[in-house]
Amino acid sequence: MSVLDKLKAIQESALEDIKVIKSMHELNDVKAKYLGKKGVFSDVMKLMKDLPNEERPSFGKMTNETKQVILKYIEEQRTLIERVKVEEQLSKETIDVTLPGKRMSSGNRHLLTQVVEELEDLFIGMGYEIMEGPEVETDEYNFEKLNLPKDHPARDMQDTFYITEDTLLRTHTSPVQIRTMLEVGGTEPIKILCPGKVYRRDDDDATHSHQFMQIEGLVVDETTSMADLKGTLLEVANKMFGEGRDIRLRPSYFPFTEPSVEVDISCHNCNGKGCNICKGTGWIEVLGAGIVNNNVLEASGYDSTKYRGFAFGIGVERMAMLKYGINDIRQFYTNDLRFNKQFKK
Ligand code: FA5
Repeated sequence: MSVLDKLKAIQESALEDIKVIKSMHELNDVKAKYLGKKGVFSDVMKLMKDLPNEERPSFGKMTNETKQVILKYIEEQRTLIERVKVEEQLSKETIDVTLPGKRMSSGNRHLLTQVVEELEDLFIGMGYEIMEGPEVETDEYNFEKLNLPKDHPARDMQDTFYITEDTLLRTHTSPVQIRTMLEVGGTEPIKILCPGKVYRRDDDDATHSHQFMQIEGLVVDETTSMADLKGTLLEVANKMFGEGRDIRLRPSYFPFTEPSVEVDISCHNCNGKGCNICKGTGWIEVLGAGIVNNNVLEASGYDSTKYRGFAFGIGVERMAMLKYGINDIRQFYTNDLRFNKQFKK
C-alpha cells in the first residue's frame, strides 16, 4: 500500500469513527487516538525514515493536510454534539402555560398609612407642602415658642416624656410650625401639612395611646381668616366621610391659637340624628384648630401686624376609628394581621 493510500485509509477510518460519536468524552478519546502523541500519526511518521529524501517533503505535506482534515471533522462533530445538547435541554424545559399558577400573597399598607396618604393627597391638591420634623424635640419648640412658657398650667394638657430638662418626645406636631416659620424667616407666606408620630404620658385605653399620629396644618399669609379655616375643614370632612357632611366649630382653648376651636363633624352613621357612635349628639369631635396666636407669629419672626395664620391638628387614629368603625385604638398597634388585612384595597 502506497503512503498516499495509507493516509487516505486513515482519513476514512477517522471519519467513520467521528461521525457516530455522541459525547464530548468519546470525541476527546478519538482525538487522542488519531492526533495524540502516541496516536496513529506517530506511527505514520515512522514511515518517513524509509522514504527517499526527495519524497520526504511531499509526504510531510500530505500528512499535515490529512491531520487538518481530521481535526476539521472533530470540530464539526463537536459543534453538532453541542447543538444537540442545547436542543435537548430546550425541549425538556418547555413551559406548560396551561399549568395552574402559584398564588402570590401580597401585603397591604397599614390603615394609618392609608389615612395619612389620603389626607396628604387632599391637601397637596389644595397647594399645601408636606413638611416633617424630629420626634425628639426641644422644650423651646414644643412648648415655649408655642406660647407655653415653663410652668404654664396648659402644659398639663399634654403630659410629657422628658429626656433631659430641655429635650423631650414631642407631644404634638405643632413644633413643625415653629421650625418652618423660623426657616422661612418671616418673609413669605406658608402653607404646610406635617404628619408624624407624637408621644404623651397618657394611660392606654380604648381612645388613648401613649404614641399616636397627628397631622398638623398651617397657613400663614396676609389675608387668611377663620372663614378659610372653616372652608378647609369642611373639605376634609367631605373627603373623609363623604359629601354632605357638616362641621361645627366650638370655642376651646390652646395657648398657641386665639381664638381656638374644637371641630366636630356631623355623624356619618346617623347623619346628625344621634346614634351610639356619636353618643346621641349627632356630632363627632376630630381635631383642634384656631387662628395662630400673635405671640407665636412674633416668636417665629413674623410681623403680626402684617401676617395672619390658621392652624389645625388632626388626631389620625381617632379620624380612622370614626371612618372605619374601629372601637379600640390599640388595634392599630397590636400588629394583628387579621385586623390589617381588612383594609386591603
Ligand atoms: C393638640 O395637640 C394641638 N397641637 C392641636 C392644634 C394644632 C390646635 C394647631 C390648634 C392649632 P390636642 O391635644 O387636642 O391638640 O390633640 C389633637 C388631637 O390628637 C385630638 O383631637 C385627638 O384626636 C388626638 N389625641 C390627643 N391625645 C391622644 C391620645 N393619647 N391618643 C390618641 N389620640 C390623641
